[in-house]
Amino acid sequence: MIEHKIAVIRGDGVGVEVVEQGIKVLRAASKRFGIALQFQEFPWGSDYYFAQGRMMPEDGLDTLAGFDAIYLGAVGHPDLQDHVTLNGLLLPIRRRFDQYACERPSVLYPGVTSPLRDKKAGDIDMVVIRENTEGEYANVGGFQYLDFPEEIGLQTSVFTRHGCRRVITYAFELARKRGKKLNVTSVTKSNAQGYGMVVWDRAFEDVASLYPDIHTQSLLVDAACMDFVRRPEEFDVVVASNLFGDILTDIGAVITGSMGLAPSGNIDPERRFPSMFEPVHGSAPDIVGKGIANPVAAILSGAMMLRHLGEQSASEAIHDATLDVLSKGHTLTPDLGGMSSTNQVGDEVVKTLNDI
Ligand code: GGG
Repeated sequence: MIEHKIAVIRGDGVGVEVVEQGIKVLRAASKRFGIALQFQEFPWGSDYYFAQGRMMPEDGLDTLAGFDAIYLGAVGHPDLQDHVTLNGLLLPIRRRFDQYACERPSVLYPGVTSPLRDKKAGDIDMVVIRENTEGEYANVGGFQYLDFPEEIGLQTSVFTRHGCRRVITYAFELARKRGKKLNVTSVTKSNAQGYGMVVWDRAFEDVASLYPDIHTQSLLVDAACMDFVRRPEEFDVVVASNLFGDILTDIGAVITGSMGLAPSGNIDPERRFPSMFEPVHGSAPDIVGKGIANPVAAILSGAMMLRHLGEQSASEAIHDATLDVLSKGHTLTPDLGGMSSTNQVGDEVVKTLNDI
């Protein structure tokens, strides 16, 4: 039996609470399917920062390199600036392990109500592939005249032809693998961002020419935001820059019912390094400690992790059990109109998984 070594970083806020449920479900799946999962917890995040002055130890990335996957909760604390928390933990992991394809499905599941009128289960079924290591998140820039009235902040986006091609190729391959609408949409703002995003557009045209079986369209991000709301059923695979992918997937989450339902995988497609799986939502300080955070996004992220690790049956079982709980509608957190706790939803998924 292969043992999968998983580094767990619960992080901040509700990340701690939802990962608890995710691990509970993963443990149940490991028992049910006879797979060996070894979890090692790392108490990194904002509390670690308050104690140590950094979000993770200096050799944190070297430590993570020895794992098969990373399972993360959320990052962000009201008493710390978000650029400190993100640049101290989440973004260095994505870059160091070249997790260049961030896969974020948006699916309207049975039993879940979309805020969009007339949309029913299955009408929305798309995956956004967010470029995850460069673009607007490249962390190139600096301050000058810090704290003076003349203060300057420079932020440079980085679009390399190689970086664009590889993530766009991932999107086309995924469209083929899904075999659904065979459609890839590219999202940029290359009318205004006339250098980097033009490199992206050219890469998209190049790669598209290698996939004559796939339909394509290119949208400016403002039009894409509009179309996610007015015609989401037409999207299949969407590929977007780091920042635009982040924004679009929040829209994708809310039109499919809740931020609490959206999972993600930060993938190194070449499998040289551990990939990282996390809910799309953040640390949600407004509901921390209330026991009402929706654990479904974290649980489905765990299912994505098992799929990536080659444990297809266990992954599908977690996915199916979770969807079953959603569709029955008895055990839902308040964001979905229910009255159940985070813990009760986790327990119900475990119970359903064991009954499958
Ligand atoms: N679970 C992921 C998380 O904590 N997200 C907070 C956030 O702001 N992330 C920024 C990003 O994904 O780029």
